[in-house]
Amino acid sequence: MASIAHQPQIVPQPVTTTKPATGIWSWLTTIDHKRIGLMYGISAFFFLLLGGFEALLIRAQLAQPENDLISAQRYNELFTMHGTTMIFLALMPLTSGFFNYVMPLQIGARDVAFPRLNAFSLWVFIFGAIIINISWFFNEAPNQGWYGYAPLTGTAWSPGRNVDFWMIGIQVLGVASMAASFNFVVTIFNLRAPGMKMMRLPIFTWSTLIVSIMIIFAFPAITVALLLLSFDRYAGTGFYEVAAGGDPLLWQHLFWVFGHPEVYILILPAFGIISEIIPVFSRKPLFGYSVMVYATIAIAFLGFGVWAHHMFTVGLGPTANAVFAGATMLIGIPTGVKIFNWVGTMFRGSLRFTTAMLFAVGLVSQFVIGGLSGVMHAVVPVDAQQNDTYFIIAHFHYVLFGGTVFGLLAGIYFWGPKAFGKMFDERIGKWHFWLTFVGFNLTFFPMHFLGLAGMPRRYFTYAEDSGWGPWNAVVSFGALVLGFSFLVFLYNIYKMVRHGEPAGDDPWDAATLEWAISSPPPAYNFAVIPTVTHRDQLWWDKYGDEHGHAHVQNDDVPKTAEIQREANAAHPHVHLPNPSYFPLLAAAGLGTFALGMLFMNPAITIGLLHLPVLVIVGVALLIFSVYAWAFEPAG
Ligand code: HEM
Ligand SMILES: [Cu+2]
Repeated sequence: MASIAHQPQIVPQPVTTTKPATGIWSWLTTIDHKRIGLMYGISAFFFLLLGGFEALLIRAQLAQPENDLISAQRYNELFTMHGTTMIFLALMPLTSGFFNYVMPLQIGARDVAFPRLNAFSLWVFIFGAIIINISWFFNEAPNQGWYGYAPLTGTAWSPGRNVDFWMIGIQVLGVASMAASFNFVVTIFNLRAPGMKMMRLPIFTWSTLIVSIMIIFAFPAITVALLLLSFDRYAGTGFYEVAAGGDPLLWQHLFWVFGHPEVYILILPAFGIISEIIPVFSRKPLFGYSVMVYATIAIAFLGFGVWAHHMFTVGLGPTANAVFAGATMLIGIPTGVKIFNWVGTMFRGSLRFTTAMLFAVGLVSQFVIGGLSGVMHAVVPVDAQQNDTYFIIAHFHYVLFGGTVFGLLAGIYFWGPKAFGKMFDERIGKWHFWLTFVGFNLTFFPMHFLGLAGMPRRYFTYAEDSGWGPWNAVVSFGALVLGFSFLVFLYNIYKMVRHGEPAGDDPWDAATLEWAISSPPPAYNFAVIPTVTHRDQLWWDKYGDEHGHAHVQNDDVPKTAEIQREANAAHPHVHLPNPSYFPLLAAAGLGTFALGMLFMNPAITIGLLHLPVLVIVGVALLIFSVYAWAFEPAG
């Protein structure tokens, strides 16, 4: 046997990584931010469709008065799951998909700071989503509304596991969001390419940074709220029980300290996406870039000081109401600045209405409607009329669908060609947009009238003589059109993937670094880490100014795209960290532990201690995989 001296040294072989690995195992063990981004996006899109289907069932029940298509109990489950799914399983992870895929490319990095932690956050999200949705199979879907007010969530009023599936599922999702947010913040501060100063960061990357910081500050509030609820439900404490000296309003304060920043966590990424798209299709840099950055920071900051506007009708008193009313109106200012700057960017621009641009401009127009009704809610006596009516439902769908979903769809049409290397069919894209635009307004605008006419939210039916029948029929028809628009979109995705025209590196003649590399990008992103000298670097490279106007060719400056192309042609040896399955295993451990809190038997009982087997297995798997992960050679 050869002696130790002759043991061949195991030297990590530089990886020739042009062609990413294939096969399901390569996806289960990937730590590549692009693949993780795609998996976030695809799974979240599935939940967007599921949430949309739940909404269609709601609208089928409400299409006519005194309908008995769906029982009251099932209806409670549908709107709770619809709201929870749309917010936590669709819009947030879709945003994470964009953060993951686009941000590292925009800052000129090869990946995020902690690739395995990134994979862990994805799998924890998947397990959280499974835990919430398997409740349907046990006929115990959450039924307490997406913000789960106490004391309804206590065991006295909700003795079944409906609330537990929601409570534990959201806790698990919180772990995924926190892990991802720390990763993005560290990445943006530490992995920027040389010369990528903070005020040269693309605005979408700024949104990623600010939203990640908001998540880090907001999620602990709901984590604590849910923890106290778990004690009330499992250990019989009374944090939210008046009889036990607790206070149900404690839940409302804790929930909305998280909940209102949450709505900005949902909308700011969409604002970031359209702030990338509008300049490219106006051929002008973003109007007031720095002011846009400061406005985003102002919204994020003020967003933590308005939570009690959700509680104007619980009796906090005139002083508190006045303060929160004022703070809420204040937030309208930085939001207005953004709308002004988007219009300023388009003003005298040479506009090109691609599908991405249509959805971006669609967002601006629809969000203004949602914003205006938001300012109306800030007036306490007006809110007393509108709270818990369909006016509120109209308001937040204009901001969350007209805002966030329009923005995310714009982002898919804009960066889809980069990720898949193929172009969408623009003609079908325009059909998709107009069906969405018409369907959306048919669905949600009449809800303002229904709300002002007194129709309450969360009621599974209404009386014939209420007079709400005709508008509800229009709303439900609109929801059908909206549903159909998603089918058109699905067809366009299929057509792009199967028959799309090759996209090339820079199909939109854009300004930021992700367009300097191939579509899809190589596993290592940049063959050479780019050097940044200007904001909108590629416009500077191509046109010698940052205005994207094709008037002069700047030949003496090495162009980022060319440098990448030449380096790629030389088949660079770029060292990348190894794939790993420990993040997946660790997430499975956490998921199994969480399931153990729902399925308490079989269990091992030691004295008073009742230890569910799933809890033991989950904790053991979690500890083992985190240990192995810590000592696994990164590559
Ligand atoms: C796809 C089209 C959609 C339709 C037709 C729709 C329809 C509805 C309706 C009718 C309700 C009120 C149920 C009631 O109170 O009786 C509702 C509630 C809700 N929707 Fe949507 N929605 C859609 C998309 C979205 C999106 C994209 C979001 C994004 C976050 C969302 C979030 C919510 C929330 C949070 C609630 C409140 C649930 C609760 O009361 O607990 N919806 N939706
Ligand atoms: Cu709010």
